[in-house]
Amino acid sequence: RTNHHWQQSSATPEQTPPRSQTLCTSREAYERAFPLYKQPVEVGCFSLDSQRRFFSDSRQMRYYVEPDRSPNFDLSDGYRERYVKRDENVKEKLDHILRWIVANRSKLKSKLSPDASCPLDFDFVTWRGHLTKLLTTPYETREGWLLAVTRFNGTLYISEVETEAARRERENRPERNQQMMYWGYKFEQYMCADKTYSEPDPSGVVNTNEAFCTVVQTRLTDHKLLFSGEVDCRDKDPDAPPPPACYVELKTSAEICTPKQRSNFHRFKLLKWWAQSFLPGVPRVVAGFRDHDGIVVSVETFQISKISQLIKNEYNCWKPTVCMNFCCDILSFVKREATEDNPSVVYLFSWEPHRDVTYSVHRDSQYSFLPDWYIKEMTC
Ligand code: 0WD
Ligand code: CA
Repeated sequence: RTNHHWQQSSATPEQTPPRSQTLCTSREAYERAFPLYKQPVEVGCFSLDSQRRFFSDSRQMRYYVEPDRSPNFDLSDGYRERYVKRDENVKEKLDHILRWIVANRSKLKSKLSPDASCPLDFDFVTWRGHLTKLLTTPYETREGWLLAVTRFNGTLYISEVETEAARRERENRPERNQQMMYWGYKFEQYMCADKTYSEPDPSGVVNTNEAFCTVVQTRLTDHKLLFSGEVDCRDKDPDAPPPPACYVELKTSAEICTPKQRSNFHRFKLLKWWAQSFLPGVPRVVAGFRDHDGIVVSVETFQISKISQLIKNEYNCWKPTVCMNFCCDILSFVKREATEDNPSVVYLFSWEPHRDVTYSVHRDSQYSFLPDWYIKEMTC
C-alpha cells in the first residue's frame, strides 16, 4: 500500500510530457490494425457546367461505355482545336461544397435537433482530393502540402493552399506535360456518353470546366466526415447498385513493358488510385494504357478491393492500413490543435517530405477561406 505514493505523484501536471505541436509522418508509426472506416453514403451531388456554374443536380453525369480491349484511341486528337481549359488561376477553395451545403441544409441532420439547421453534424468538411493527399503522405517523397483549417460552429473546414513549389511547377509546365494532362480528359470523352442510350462523341469539345461531383458522408474512427469528389461516370445499367457503388473512375497510364515499370506502377500509381477511390467507396478504376504518342493500346479494369492483394508481392510496398491510420491521427491532431471557433482564424498545417507536420495560426489573413455569404447563412 505504501509504494502507491510515488505512482500517484507521477501523474502530476508538471511531470506529464507536453503534447507535441508536430505530427510524425513515418510509416512505421502507423502500422497497426485497420481503423474503422464506415461505408461511405452518398448524400447528394452537384454539377459544374461548361462555364463552371454550379447546379445542385446531376446534369453533368456521364455513362460508362465498354470499349474494345485494344481500342487505338488517339488521346492527342483535338488538343489544339477542341480544348477549353479551366482557368487554374481561379482558386475556388471549398466554395462549391459550401454552396451545396447551403442548398441542402434541410437534408443534413443537425447536432441540436432534426429541424435546427446549424451547427452541422460533421467534424470535417473538405474535398476528397485533400483527404487523398493525407492518405498518401507517409509514402510521398516529392511534393509537400499546405492545408488551411478553420473551425466554425464546431465543424473543421479543410481547404488546400497551393505551395510555392506547386505554383512554380504549374507556371513552368512543359508543353509535353500540358499535352499529357489533356490525354486524361480525352480518354474520358472516348469512354463516356451523355445519356444512357447514347454513344461517346470524340468529335466534341473537351471542356475541363465541366464536372459532376458526389457528396458523401462517412466516419473514420471518431471523425464524422462530409466530403465531395469529382466522379467520371457511372454504370448505365438500371440494375446497377446505387451510388457510389455504380461509379467508375477513369485513368490513363503509360503502357507497362518491363518488370521495373510494373513494379513502379504498383508502388506509386496504384497507391494514388486506391486512396482516391477507396475514400468515396468507388469500387472500380478503368485504366487506359497508352504509348508514348498518346495512343491507348489496352484497357484494363482494377477492382479497388483487390488492389491490396495485387501489390502484396512488391518489396517494401505501401499499406492501406498505414494510409488510413495516418489520416485518422492527423485528423485527431487537427481537432486537438485547431481549437478557436472563429471563421476568420486559419490554422495553416504544413508538411514537406521527410519532415513532421507543423502548423501556424493566422487571423484575418490572406488564408481565410470561408466566404461571408456562408458565415451569414450558417449563423443562427
Ligand atoms: O481550387 C482548388 N485548389 C481545388 C479545387 C483543389 C482541389 C479540388 N478542387 C475542386 C474542383 O472544383 C474540382 O471540380 O476539385 C474538384 C475535384 O475534386 P476532388 O475529386 O476532390 O479532386 P481529386 O480527387 O484530386 O481529382 C479528381 C479529378 C481529377 O481526375 P484524375 O483522374 O486526374 O484524378 O478532378 C479533376 C481531375 O480530373 N481535378 C480538378 N478539377 C478542377 N480543379 C482539380 C482542380 N484543382 N484537381 C483535380
Ligand atoms: Ca479520372
